[in-house]
Amino acid sequence: MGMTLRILLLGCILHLASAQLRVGFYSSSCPQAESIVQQVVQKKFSSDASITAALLRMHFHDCFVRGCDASILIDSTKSKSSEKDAGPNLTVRGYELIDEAKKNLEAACPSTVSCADIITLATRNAVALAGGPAYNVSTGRRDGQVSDSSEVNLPGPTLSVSDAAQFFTAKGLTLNDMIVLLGAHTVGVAHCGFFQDRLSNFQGTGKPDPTMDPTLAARLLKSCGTQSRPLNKDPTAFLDQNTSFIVDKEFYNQIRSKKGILQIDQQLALDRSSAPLVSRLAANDNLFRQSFANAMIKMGSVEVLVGNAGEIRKNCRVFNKPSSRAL
Ligand code: HEM
Ligand SMILES: *[C@@H]1O[C@H](CO)[C@@H](O)[C@H](O)[C@H]1NC(C)=O
Ligand SMILES: *[C@@H]1O[C@H](CO)[C@@H](O)[C@H](O)[C@H]1NC(C)=O
Ligand SMILES: CC(=O)N[C@H]1CO[C@H](CO)[C@@H](O)[C@@H]1O
Repeated sequence: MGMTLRILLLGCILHLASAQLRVGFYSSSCPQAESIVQQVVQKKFSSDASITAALLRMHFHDCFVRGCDASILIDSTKSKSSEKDAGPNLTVRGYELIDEAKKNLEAACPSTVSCADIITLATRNAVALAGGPAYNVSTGRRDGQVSDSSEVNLPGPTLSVSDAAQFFTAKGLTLNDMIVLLGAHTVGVAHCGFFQDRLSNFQGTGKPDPTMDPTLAARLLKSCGTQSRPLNKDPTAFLDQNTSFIVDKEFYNQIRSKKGILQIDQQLALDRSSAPLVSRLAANDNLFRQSFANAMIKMGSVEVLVGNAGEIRKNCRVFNKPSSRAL
């Protein structure tokens, strides 16, 4: 086959495939799909509201490595270290909730609903339960057949706004999308190890980071101390010190008051490229809700597998077939 023809064909396939991600994808193949996920999330949320943060972060990490294809859910094997075991994934939580939703979905509609869609739907539901916007998400994602810890390359909390933005533009998202998506730090926690450098000896100055409220820095220093600990023994701090379990625009007010926990969060309020949108989001609840929903929908469409690509896993933690088959 000629190269041009092959590219043309590939283009057609990709085009057809993208037409298949749509709201209500399971409405005839598994009409209960969205309500089954909703029930599992609701039950979990009623005993543990931190599930919203866990799912938001899981969704982000999944979508930024190989697209939203549930590659983050794969368990490592003796011979192969999967995404889950890569450094940035160490503290991702929520895997059991996805397992429960999958189990219930397999009972109702075997081999029909992808793990990638479960993450997307569950995150959407958890955001709404935590007071955030309710929005419709497209479904029809397929599950990937590759998960490799060495492919995990996620932005770190000490990057500048422009360096962090490059990770987003590489995925077809904009700087503004990043500013809005970082609003997810309106819920959840960070371990001291991710911001300890700001508390007492910032960049070797012997002083806290001057961009952090001194009272906050002193308080965090008390709970974190100066020693470093393994992640499972490291204390945490709420990313939004005011409304820590609510998906609202309060995060933006916090960073405007020098109360960002992560350096990147604080920089959002200070950098000339991001400060104007931060102050608009801080001031306008409708703008935040609409923008956050749109940005989540956009993030959930990054490099998705659709049509006949990938597979519908039966168990979200393992590929249906040996991954050597893929590629
Ligand atoms: C420049 C981009 C980003 C950076 C550098 C970043 C960094 C971090 C770090 C260091 C933590 C703390 C992890 C821990 O201590 O366990 C964290 C937590 C979190 N991140 Fe991000 N993040 C980014 C973007 C995002 C995006 C786009 C989302 C979702 C849309 C998100 C959602 C969350 C949530 C909800 C938590 C709290 C997790 C929990 O409580 O379990 N982050 N992030
Ligand atoms: C979601 O879609 C349903 C049916 O298509 C519609 O009735 C509802 O208003 C939509 N909700 C939102 C928040 O857009
Ligand atoms: C906390 O958030 C609420 C609701 O957004 C706001 O009214 C209040 O002023 C905030 N308080 C502080 C101390 O930031
Ligand atoms: C939740 C999860 O699977 N975490 C794993 C991350 O990686 C470490 C080792 O690198 C595992 O011990 C954790 O279980």
